[in-house]
Amino acid sequence: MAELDFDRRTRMLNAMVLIRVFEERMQALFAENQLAGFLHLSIGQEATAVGVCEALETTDYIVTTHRGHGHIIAKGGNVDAMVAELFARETGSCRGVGGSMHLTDPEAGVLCANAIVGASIGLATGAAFSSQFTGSGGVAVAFFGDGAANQGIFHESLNLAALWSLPVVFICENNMYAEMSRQSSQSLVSDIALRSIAYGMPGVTVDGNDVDAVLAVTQSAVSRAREGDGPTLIECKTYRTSGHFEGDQQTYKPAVEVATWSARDPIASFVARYPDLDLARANAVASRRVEGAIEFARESQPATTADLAWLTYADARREGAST
Ligand SMILES: Cc1ncc(C[n+]2csc(CCOP(=O)(O)OP(=O)(O)O)c2C)c(N)n1
Ligand SMILES: [Mg+2]
Repeated sequence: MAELDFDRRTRMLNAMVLIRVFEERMQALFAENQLAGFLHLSIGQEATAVGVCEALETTDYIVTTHRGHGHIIAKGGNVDAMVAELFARETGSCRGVGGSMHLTDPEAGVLCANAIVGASIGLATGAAFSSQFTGSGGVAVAFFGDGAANQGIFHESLNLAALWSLPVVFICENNMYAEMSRQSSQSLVSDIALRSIAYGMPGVTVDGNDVDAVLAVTQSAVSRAREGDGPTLIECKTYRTSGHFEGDQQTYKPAVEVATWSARDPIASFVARYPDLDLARANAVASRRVEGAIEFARESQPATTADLAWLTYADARREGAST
């Protein structure tokens, strides 16, 4: 694995720290009952989000899940619009009516987040088909979990993507749990990447807490997709140190498992590997960014249900609109 230059490492550290600071701050605001809707945090999984998105161009697409804050921030999503959405303000990315599980940012190549487990796999495959059909050159990435890999749409999408050589990269974040159920209670195959053989595409399992390793395997998969050689299944083994949702007491997690993975924290590991990185500065910059976004959200108007019809149905008209 080639060593990354200082600027790139700094950018990757800043992105991981921004995700961590964003989520810890939203966690606190949620506990104070200041946010609307539900929160699924990805604390501990930041290296996967950043390693994957560092291999992408702005014009490439991602489709994410109910646990998508990290992916969107890593892809360059607008943090003001994200926080405003969580506060249910009309400046939010879905005008405040979508919430955490429906964030979107087309300018940054974020097609959508999605609460239907497995849906991101089909949507990204469709985006890759569109890219191939129009010749746009874009690559689509589907983020999904170990639980989603047991949904039927996983099979259908991977089969078709391989058959049609679609420019898509399937990123399975194997964080060992689907809600409160261990992965081993759902499948006898512990390495999900092995399933790639059944579809005729390459599959690779990587340490999802090692941002360098995630970047390297994603770069190969993205090049392959861009050159017209088809999809890759990448399984990132990782761990969410937060609960499935906020309020989850996490009694199903053995203490030794939590301790083992906490010792493998992706940010601390990265800084330990490259001591020239400035973690304090990254934290200060991220805090300023997130506090600025919170201020922006608080100063914005609350979302209104008056817009629901035209935001939902293509043939609905906005009140007062001329067309
Ligand atoms: C089709 C569908 N079935 C069930 C649910 C309820 N549900 C929400 S998250 C989740 C677990 C998903 O696990 P995984 O795919 O491993 O993702 P993770 O939460 O670990 O990131 C389930 C079952 C859902 N949202 N959609
Ligand atoms: Mg999971």
